[in-house]
Amino acid sequence: MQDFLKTLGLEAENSGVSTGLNWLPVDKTRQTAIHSPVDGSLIGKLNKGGAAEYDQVLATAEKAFQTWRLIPAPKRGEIVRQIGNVLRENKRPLGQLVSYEMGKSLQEGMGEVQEMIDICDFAVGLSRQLYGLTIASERPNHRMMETWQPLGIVGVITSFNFPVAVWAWNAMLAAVCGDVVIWKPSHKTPLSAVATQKLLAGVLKENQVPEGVFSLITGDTRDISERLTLDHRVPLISATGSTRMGKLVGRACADRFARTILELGGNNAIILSQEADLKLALPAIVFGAVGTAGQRCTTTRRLIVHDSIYDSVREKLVTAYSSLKIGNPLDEKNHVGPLIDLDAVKTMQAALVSLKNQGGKVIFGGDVLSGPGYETGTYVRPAICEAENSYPIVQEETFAPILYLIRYKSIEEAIALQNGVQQGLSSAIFTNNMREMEKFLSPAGSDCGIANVNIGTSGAEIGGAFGGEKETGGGRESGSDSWKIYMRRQTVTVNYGTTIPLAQGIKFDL
Ligand code: UN1
Repeated sequence: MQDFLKTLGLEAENSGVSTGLNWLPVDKTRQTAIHSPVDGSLIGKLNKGGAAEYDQVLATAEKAFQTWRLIPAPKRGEIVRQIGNVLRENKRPLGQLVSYEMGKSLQEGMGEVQEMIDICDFAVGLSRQLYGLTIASERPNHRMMETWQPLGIVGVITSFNFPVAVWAWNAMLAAVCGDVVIWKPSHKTPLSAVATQKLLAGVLKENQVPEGVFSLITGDTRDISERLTLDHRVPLISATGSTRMGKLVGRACADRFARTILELGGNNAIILSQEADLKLALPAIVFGAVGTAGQRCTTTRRLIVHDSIYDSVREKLVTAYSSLKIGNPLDEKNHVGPLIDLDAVKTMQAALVSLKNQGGKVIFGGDVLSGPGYETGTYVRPAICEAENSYPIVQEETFAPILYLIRYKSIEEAIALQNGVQQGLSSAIFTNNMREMEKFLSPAGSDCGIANVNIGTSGAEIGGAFGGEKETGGGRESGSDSWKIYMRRQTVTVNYGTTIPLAQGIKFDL
């Protein structure tokens, strides 16, 4: 067993259901074995939850909410502060587990834990704010205000590519807002979630946090995610994943008027102007396209390059890609680790075939690596392709390191290409031309939730609201005022006078 697994308290066989301190005894009938995409080794076994465990978790969460909502927000923030400290102490082992279970580089694994720490800090500060408004009342001797109340149970469905950080973005804000959280992690990366839940235990115990404030439930979609999305006791579902999944969640929640935070597919582009500083742009493009082996929602999938620099940029990119080290992501000299599983490899290969059939060209990489260190069949060489934006395959999000090069002649055309997809998560322009930059940021510019200048498409800080438009789902999580969706807005009017005047000047004398 790897040392970091022991440090994190993972065992050969693990329960996959917890209500905080308590781990439910789950029988082995739903046991699954989790293997690493890095070397194919067994990381551990997991006993998943089913309908009975779901009911127990829900009942415990409902009860916990009754108490948790009454604890003053700064006291809830104090618990989040302590969680942040535990994460700081365990940044390396948890980062290693994320890297080993998911396949991202250790740098990115630790970066992911850093995002958790950062959101804890943010949430601690927020716990002393959660501010409302006072509003001028039209009636004499009346005070009107807007206050924010805890909402209830928040279901958080996370994806394999960020096995722990996206939970933290949601859970830490929800917790200071007075909500309780039920986490359904990806079935591809459940042990990172189990380890995270175990890290919370000391803090929960020491502070006598009620059982059910932070719950974790692994299990099949039908048993857990579907139940959560249909459950009228859960007023908010935050879900990260594919557009297909988001449609199912969105429809189910709309049917019962529940709120959603949907963070779905991206098809992110960088516009590379002829006035770009290529020294900045090249590393940003390569990191954006191959970081997390192309499996971030924010991965750079399209590079829209000005015609006049297209040929030289293509050459420079091929040179940069040739120097990429692909291999075990726990070895810090490697830039790119494996894809999550063999299905992902197949999807990537199929996308490259479609590209060729639709008229495009693979000009570098795209092959599956074999030989020593690559026995799992999950390592691929990131691909650079030439394509048209209109190709159906370019319109799709293929969760793999494929970068499509597309030419443009005018900035207006570049922006139209960048916006010319159904997804709307992240976008960027590299330019030193102030007019181009401002056009890109204007109402006629990028239509995405994230618009960057001289920065790549991925690697957003937690302080800003994170999410995107169109088929990305429209949700926002993490920083800025994203916290408001975790709370119930209440408009309050107090009459401290001795008469009862009605609004709108209505007379009603008895
Ligand atoms: C995701 O891929 O689901 O901006 C989240 C980024 C990271 C988060 C990505 N901070 O790339």
